[in-house]
Amino acid sequence: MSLITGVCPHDCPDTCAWQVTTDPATGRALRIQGHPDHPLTQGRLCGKVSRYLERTYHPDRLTTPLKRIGPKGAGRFQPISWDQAIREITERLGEIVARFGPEAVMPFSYAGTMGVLQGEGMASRFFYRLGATRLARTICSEAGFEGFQYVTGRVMGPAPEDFAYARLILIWGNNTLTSNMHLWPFILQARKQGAGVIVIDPARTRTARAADEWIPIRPGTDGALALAMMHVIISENLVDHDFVRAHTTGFEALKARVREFTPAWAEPITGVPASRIERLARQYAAARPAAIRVNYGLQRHGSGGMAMRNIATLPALVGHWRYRGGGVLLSSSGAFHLDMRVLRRPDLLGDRQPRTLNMIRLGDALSLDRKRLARAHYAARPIDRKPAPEDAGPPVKALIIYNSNPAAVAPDQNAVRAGLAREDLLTIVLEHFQTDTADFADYLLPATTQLEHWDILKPYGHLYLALNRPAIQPLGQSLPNSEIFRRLARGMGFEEEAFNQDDVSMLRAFIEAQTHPTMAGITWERLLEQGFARLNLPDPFLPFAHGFPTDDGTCHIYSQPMAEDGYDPLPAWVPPRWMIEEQGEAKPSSSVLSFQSFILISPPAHNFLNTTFANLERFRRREGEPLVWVHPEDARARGIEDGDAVILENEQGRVQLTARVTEDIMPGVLLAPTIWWAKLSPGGRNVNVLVPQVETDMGGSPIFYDVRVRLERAPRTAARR
Ligand SMILES: Nc1nc2c(c(=O)[nH]1)N[C@H]1C(S)=C(S)[C@@H](COP(=O)(O)OP(=O)(O)OC[C@H]3O[C@@H](n4cnc5c(=O)[nH]c(N)nc54)[C@H](O)[C@@H]3O)O[C@H]1N2
Ligand SMILES: Nc1nc2c(c(=O)[nH]1)N[C@H]1C(S)=C(S)[C@@H](COP(=O)(O)OP(=O)(O)OC[C@H]3O[C@@H](n4cnc5c(=O)[nH]c(N)nc54)[C@H](O)[C@@H]3O)O[C@H]1N2
Ligand code: SF4
Ligand SMILES: [Mo]
Repeated sequence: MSLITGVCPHDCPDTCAWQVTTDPATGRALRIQGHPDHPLTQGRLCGKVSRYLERTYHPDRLTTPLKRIGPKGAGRFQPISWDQAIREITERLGEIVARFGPEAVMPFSYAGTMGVLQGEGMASRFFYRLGATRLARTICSEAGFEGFQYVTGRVMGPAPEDFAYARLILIWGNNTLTSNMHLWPFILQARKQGAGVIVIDPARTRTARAADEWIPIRPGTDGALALAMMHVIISENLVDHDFVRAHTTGFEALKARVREFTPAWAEPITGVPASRIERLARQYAAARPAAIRVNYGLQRHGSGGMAMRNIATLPALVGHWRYRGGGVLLSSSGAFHLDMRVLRRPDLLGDRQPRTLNMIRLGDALSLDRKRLARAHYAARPIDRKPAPEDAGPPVKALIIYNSNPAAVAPDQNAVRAGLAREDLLTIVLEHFQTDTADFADYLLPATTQLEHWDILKPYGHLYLALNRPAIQPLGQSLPNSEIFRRLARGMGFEEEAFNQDDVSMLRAFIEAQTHPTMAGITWERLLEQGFARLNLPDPFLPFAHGFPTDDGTCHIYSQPMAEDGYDPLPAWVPPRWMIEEQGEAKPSSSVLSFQSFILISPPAHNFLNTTFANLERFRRREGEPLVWVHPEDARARGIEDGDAVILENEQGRVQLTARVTEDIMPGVLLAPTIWWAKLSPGGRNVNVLVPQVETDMGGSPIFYDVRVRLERAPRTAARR
């Protein structure tokens, strides 16, 4: 037997290292386990990836190139050879480029694999060389990332291991036990030392149940809670004045600003009692130190960027960045200073400037209406302007999709499907399985899984870079994304050396090209030998103890760049979209909302990873069926009982779900764990039919958890199961 070291490719902060046992006689992988020596993985994989072999060897895996035979969307295909597939695709791409220009070709990808190579490695080279439309990859994190970065200069925080040293932990909009489980052991260590663990979330998640306290908060109102905490910290003089003086800009202005943001002001907005806000602020300031775990859950709102910005300001006021385990962890990605140019080769674009379309408006991007196409252009900040319809550029005529399943994950599912159904659109999908998106492909190309290809993973939840070695041969005729793009490049007649470089050479050259001190000592040989390596950073890693990587080295409580980009330069209250719609204006009401309509949030289901795993019987069984959590008061008022089929509806569309009546969700809020495959859901649609194509305040991200819907019971006779 041999033991091969690799790393989980999924979009998850834990980026676990693994070991695969293979039988050299048969070439089969027999067993997968968490790497025992990896400080975060600690020998344990999650319940999904511990079944990765089952997914890889699943009978539904795509193993041969396929060509569409039925109508668009019907998902009927016939097998063809790779040579024929590449020839036909590149011929058609060539015609499209000749007639409409290279911008008529659009890539669409996200983080099905987070690998630097099978993600945007060879793919970028191909699209740069072609001069294709560029894609703004905004679907997950841009709003919060921007909001955080304005304050600190780079998005990083305490190492997850250092949460063990915190004396208070706020888990703020993160279901740690579901989406970041390898952080939990360190939280338990802190707890053993007496640290309290508080979860701030509209839902009593499994994490909230495991914590000391659950503070329910209305979706999208975290920015108001943070402002009221600042009010208490400043008015009760709980400030670390030395830290503030030495390392921040704008404190005096903040002092004036937050005078009005009292806990009593925040109570009706957030639903958190004023007395609890006061106590929270005092607990927070008194802890030496407190760690805040925020994640992307609280920035999927119209005001998500500003909310994150407000939270990111908190630790500087109380000086927690000084201490091991203190500060806010959103993402560790800013600790990595990786130069991607040698891998992605932006030089192949030359001085061409193709347009950038925002992936969250795929429905608009695929529309033949020029007004909608113009709206799909990426405009991240208030000062960015979308073009006039006549300047929107050519219609999208070819779409190349890899590492993503937009027909299930993107906002405005009906618009996405209408676009994908266009007969004149050439759609190429690289996939493991015949997803909702794959059903619309003209050519469906079989891709390898992480067991079958090389890669390097840069995590966003810790500091260990990792190498993935293939454990087995590619299944059937499947190929790595890198090789598929290499072949497409050759088919297009691209002759640059960049398209001849093999995978191992690409990765090795990438590692060897890194010059930043944090990469010192991380060599290709070391990765081959050990599988993973910690960034060359001191331990403990105190990212902002002695200053901030902003232009002037301070924490920007007042941010001049924000002013220039069209934002309020100070922490501010920006209501979520649902509240603005509900109230007609941004004024906080003193009474609880009428709840004529509900706020829908749809965070990750425990047993899926986005839509990955959601097609496999085992994980669907574990998850049950597409559910929506409804508070008992709301259910009673509508005659809904636990297990009833219910309809959620808004101007975007409608979807049928099964009600789970529970006090684990706040009144007025609905929670639908997701992302279910649309074709495996009632009516062939999932909750993303309800999500509009609307950008957040910063970064052009989607508003998945800021959706207004109506709720009613489905007619019982037909729908009750
Ligand atoms: N098992 C599993 N793990 C995953 C994923 C998955 O699909 N399944 N997805 C991966 C990906 S792509 C990502 S980006 C991360 C996502 O990671 P997170 O965004 O941290 O996702 P969750 O852990 O579900 O946490 C979201 C939590 O935020 C809460 N929430 C929603 N709106 C608000 C709000 O306005 N305020 C507050 N305070 N809380 C709010 C939800 O109820 C939920 O409990 O997880 C990754 N890990
Ligand atoms: N309602 C709602 N919608 C959401 C979210 C939510 O919380 N609620 N979360 C959003 C978030 S945070 C994210 S990140 C997005 C995620 O959206 P996506 O990144 O599209 O995630 P997945 O649905 O997991 O799709 C990834 C696909 O890539 C494929 N894949 C994996 N590895 C490879 C490979 O090596 N090669 C190829 N060719 N394919 C591969 C998988 O089979 C899978 O079908 O969804 C967003 N959509
Ligand atoms: S999905 Fe996350 S927790 Fe599961 S194995 Fe991968 S990195 Fe680890
Ligand atoms: Mo994500």
